[in-house]
Amino acid sequence: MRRTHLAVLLALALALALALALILVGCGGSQDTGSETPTTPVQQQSANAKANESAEALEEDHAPIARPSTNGALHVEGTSLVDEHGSMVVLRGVSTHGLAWFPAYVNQDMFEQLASWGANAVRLALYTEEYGGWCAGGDRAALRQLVLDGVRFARKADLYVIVDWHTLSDNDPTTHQDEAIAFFKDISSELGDDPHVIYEVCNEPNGATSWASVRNYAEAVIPVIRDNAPHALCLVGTPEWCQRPDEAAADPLSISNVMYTVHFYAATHKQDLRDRTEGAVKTGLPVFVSEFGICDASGNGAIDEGEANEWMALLDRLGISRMMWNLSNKDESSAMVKSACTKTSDLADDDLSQAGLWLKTMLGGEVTTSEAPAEGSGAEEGEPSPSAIPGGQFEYQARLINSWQDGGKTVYQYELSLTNKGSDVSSWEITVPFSGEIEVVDGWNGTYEAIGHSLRIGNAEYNGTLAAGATLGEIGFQVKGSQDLKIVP
Ligand code: IDC
Repeated sequence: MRRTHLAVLLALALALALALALILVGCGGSQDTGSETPTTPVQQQSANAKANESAEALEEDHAPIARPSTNGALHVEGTSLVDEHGSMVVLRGVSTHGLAWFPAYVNQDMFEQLASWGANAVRLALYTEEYGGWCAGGDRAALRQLVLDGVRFARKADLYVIVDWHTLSDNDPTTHQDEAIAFFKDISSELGDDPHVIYEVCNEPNGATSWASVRNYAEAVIPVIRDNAPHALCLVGTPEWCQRPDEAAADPLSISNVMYTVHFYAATHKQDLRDRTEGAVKTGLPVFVSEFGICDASGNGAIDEGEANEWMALLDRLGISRMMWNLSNKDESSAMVKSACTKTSDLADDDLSQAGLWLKTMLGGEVTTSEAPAEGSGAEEGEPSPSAIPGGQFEYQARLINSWQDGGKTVYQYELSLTNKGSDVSSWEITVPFSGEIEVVDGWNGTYEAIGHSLRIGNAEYNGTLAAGATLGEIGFQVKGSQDLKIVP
């Protein structure tokens, strides 16, 4: 009897101790998280990202950058550039200066560095009529080799590459049509259907050149390229130094896989050309900005970052690719390298001109320079923003890519990518919490609504379908708020 009693008492004591222990563990657990929400993998990731602000962490936080090795050959669908999987692609990068004048920048290390900043394309500018150009007594063997080397360096750096027949003072591309045909025939037969090569059949038709003349020229040159490279994307210039996409839109080529170029220099070409560009896209013209500057049209003069930012916002909204002029240290404000710097690779931020620093930031690279940041570029640009999983299924990475002052407030431009952690969906919605009141200025590839401190982002008509595990990039928006506005975890 006694033994049984003792056993019962012992069992009761044990059960009590166990219950107490369980309660304590339970309390401890909820004290750890501070709430009833369990720690999610992305909260953990966010904590890690904060602890590790290395270049690698930055790279991870950037929306996926389309590259030849992952995105393959590009083609045109509607007004968009898409990859071999059917996803929209935007190319960002820089154009060389004239290959004959600044050949040293065409090297493997330089191209790798551009890729590390976030560039996914380079343009090789082969002048035709200017001094040392292909049709002006230039050293053709050396120029040809430079083009082929540039293509090879780009391939190794995982960059798309544009072979640009840089007509300019020859006004009408038909001036050197025979040379153009011979050149493209040779280069395309050398390169074949290489998916990372893009052909720009003429730079800037100008003077009295009509669209009809450019159109005839393109109809003669593109088929020669396509004989060797049937899938190659081709770019065609538009009249008035590539400012008349409207003329091309009124009578586009009947050849497929063609994009039409718009060129702007931000301190010269402003809202009028933006409106014309948007108008042409709205009427169905696929546009590619194969050259732009953030200074004036001479390639020199004052830089206008405000207008440059307006341009980037438009290009982001329309998903238009863009290549900045130019990769050189020429003593002009469009050159990305300071004229005092003679290095042609491994450029430090202090080696970059104002245009160079702006470019690096636009590409998503982190700028650390001993000089004060250029006007209009917020000190925190390039820093990763915290991530979160609202609703649990969609993990997002948001990155501040630009900011500027506007009427006593600050406009912040973000780029966001979204990963579906759950099963396939046909629509999605996330809520991004900010530290203060926000107002939506602009947004693309999604629908946007500001509710107090939060931004609700939903899918656009065309990107609601997201397979399990898939990541969607190129979601971009601008919000206006206080000077220290941030995304909060
Ligand atoms: C400019 C260069 C300059 C060079 C000149 C040659 O910046 O150093 O001396 O060409 O004519 C363009 C042209 C591009 C121009 C650039 C700036 O495509 O070749 O480069 N620009 O003027 N179109 C609009 C501006």
